[in-house]
Amino acid sequence: MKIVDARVIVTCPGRNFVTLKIVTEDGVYGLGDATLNGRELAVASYLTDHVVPLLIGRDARAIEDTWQYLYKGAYWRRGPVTMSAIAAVDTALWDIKGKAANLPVYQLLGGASRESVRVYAHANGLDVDQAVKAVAVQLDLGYTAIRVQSGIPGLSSTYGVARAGRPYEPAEKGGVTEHRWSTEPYLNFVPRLFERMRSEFGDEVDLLHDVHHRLTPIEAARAGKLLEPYHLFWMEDPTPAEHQDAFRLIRQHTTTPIAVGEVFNSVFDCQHLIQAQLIDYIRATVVHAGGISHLRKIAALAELHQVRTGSHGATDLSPICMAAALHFDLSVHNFGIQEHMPHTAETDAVFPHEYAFASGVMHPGDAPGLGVEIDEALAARYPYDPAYLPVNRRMDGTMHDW
Ligand code: CS2
Ligand code: MG
Repeated sequence: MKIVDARVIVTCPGRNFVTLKIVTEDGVYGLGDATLNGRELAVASYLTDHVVPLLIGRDARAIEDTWQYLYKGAYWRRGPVTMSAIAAVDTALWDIKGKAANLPVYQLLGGASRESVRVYAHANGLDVDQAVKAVAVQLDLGYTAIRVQSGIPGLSSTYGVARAGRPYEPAEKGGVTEHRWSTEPYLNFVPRLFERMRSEFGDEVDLLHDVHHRLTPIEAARAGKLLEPYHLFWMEDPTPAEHQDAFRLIRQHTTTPIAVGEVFNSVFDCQHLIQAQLIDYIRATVVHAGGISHLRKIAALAELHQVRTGSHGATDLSPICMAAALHFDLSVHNFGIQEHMPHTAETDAVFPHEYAFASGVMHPGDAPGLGVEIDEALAARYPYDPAYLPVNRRMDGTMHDW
């Protein structure tokens, strides 16, 4: 089953997406998400200029060998650009294999380990009252797990709060927005936010919170302790994870579960975190962590150490990634939860798909392959539109994590 064509499709139905389409001599084609928010064209070029020429003539059935060929063969390893490109190839080849076998990809991954995939929603507001209203909306839609973010008194901007009346989209056109940050107002505020959430919604709903890499380890330990009375499902990205052993200090002080990994791109980014049980959920994704094949290896290591999956699922990951994630989630034994930020209708029109949401859970569907398409004619009507993630500085102007 030789690969005879492969091409990169860049489209911007409201936000930029990069898609790889691989076509075999039999006419069977597969799709892979290669979107890296704010650096999309780097991956598009890595694929078009360096990977696609190597794919032509290869056997589309040889998924593992192709992964190793692209990983080892580049000599220069890891990193979000390389691993997103490899992920797109890997995902497209799984799509092809499913179509050729006339089976949904989850059946090729060992079949379903559960009936459906539990997902969590985003709720945010400029202040606590708005955040309360936003949580109520998500509960009414049927979600039973909700990530809560709010504006912070005294700070003009913060992570995770949508601009009035628009779906949350962090990448902004027209240049790089600068946010300002101060930790003390945040640490004073965040327990009050969840105290209010528990008083409004009780103990049943699972509440999550994304710290978004902004604290030092001891500050993260303090945040975890402050949040213990509100028994969060998880506290996400409490501190930057380059120094994996930094999480030991957090672990020593709090039982609040920790989720990390949406910025990881290989098992080596989280090997120590998992083996030392410094985290409870690994957030690595199909699109940024080397595809379905590598994410399975990360999950297998996590399973040995009772760490569960909780893959990233923001709107800057395309519906192709969401479809692939749901096939992975349905099958993997140590599944925890899947993030679900619904894409806009504009995006869904470009990427028609089988997956569906109902009553707090999703299912990838049983179409052969991933069950997602790309309308190339429609995609062509949305040219790339550069957009950048914000940067974050402390009040004195020092660069900080966004
Ligand atoms: C966030 C993301 O969904 C999350 O947990 O961390 O929205 C993240 O900020 C974006 O994906 C960055 O592009
Ligand atoms: Mg996050």
